[in-house]
Amino acid sequence: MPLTLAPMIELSRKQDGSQDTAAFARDVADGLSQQQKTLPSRYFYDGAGSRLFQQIMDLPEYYLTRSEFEVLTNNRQTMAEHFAREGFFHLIDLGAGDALKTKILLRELARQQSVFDYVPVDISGDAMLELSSSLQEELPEVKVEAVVGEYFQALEWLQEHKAERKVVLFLGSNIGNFEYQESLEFLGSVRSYLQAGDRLLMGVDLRKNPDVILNAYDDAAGVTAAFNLNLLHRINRELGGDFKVEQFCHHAIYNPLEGVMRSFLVSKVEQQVQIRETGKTFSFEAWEAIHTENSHKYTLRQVEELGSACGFKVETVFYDSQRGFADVLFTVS
Ligand code: AVI
Repeated sequence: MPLTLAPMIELSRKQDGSQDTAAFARDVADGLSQQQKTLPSRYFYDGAGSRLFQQIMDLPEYYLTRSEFEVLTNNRQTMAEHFAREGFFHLIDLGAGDALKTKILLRELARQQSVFDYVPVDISGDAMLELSSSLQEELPEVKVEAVVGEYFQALEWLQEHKAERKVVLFLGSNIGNFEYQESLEFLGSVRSYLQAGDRLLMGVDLRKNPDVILNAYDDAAGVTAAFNLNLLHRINRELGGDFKVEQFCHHAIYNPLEGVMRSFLVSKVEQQVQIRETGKTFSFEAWEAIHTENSHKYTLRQVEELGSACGFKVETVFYDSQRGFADVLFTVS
């Protein structure tokens, strides 16, 4: 029997892909014109990139997903009780993807017969369709209203529902991919749409042995390398670039002073690359790098300070057994 799904809200408001392509071309041209070349990590996630990220989450070296799974599994009952304490709420899941981890909480909330609806937000319309239909099969009692859009566009949804009670999920250490200033602005905006009694559950990767962190972003099977290099394939596919991808390599370094994992694509030779949609040619010297991603690792004090700078106070910290990953439950202060 075909499933009838609630209509999804499209927040990107595009008629076709042309606006997206123009923005992508502009960001690529800007980044590659800098003296220190850079490309934004949010462009990792096309179809191929999202599939590679799924593989990363299964890698033995990539501990983050397993650690958070453990945190949510072991604390699901307490978390669900906190969420539902004041009655009906919207559960807004920023960057939901396949929501494998969130389903731990959804099952528990359904078991406790909590009164809520679920609002997964993700840039991928396909992912939101799949998630809506899988939830309709697995948890038909949960009302789902999927939103297709970027994090910042999800804020529009929050604004429209300002008066209603909300619990925002920001799992997976996604906050770590923001620059510090961006994370302040983003959490500050989320906070501005919340009211007393609302909550934020945020997943953060904590400081730990630098070798463990480095291996997670430079795995033996080369999946993270393929994920990083896919950005160049994507530019070739979508922007008419002529990157010779085999002439670039993935390089990852961790700075334990700053707690920042940085990823790069390094040109192995001197070369020029034309990208049709930018109308430009970019020159690379041999061993010149493009910075593609930061993944921040935090001390608990930093997380508390980040929250408090944005108007949140810590209610409870849920750790994994190794104390290497935490889901931090904030209330508005
Ligand atoms: C999505 N994000 C939290 C991942 C991370 O760990 O920074 C992206 C990633 N990059 C390389 N491996 C995984």
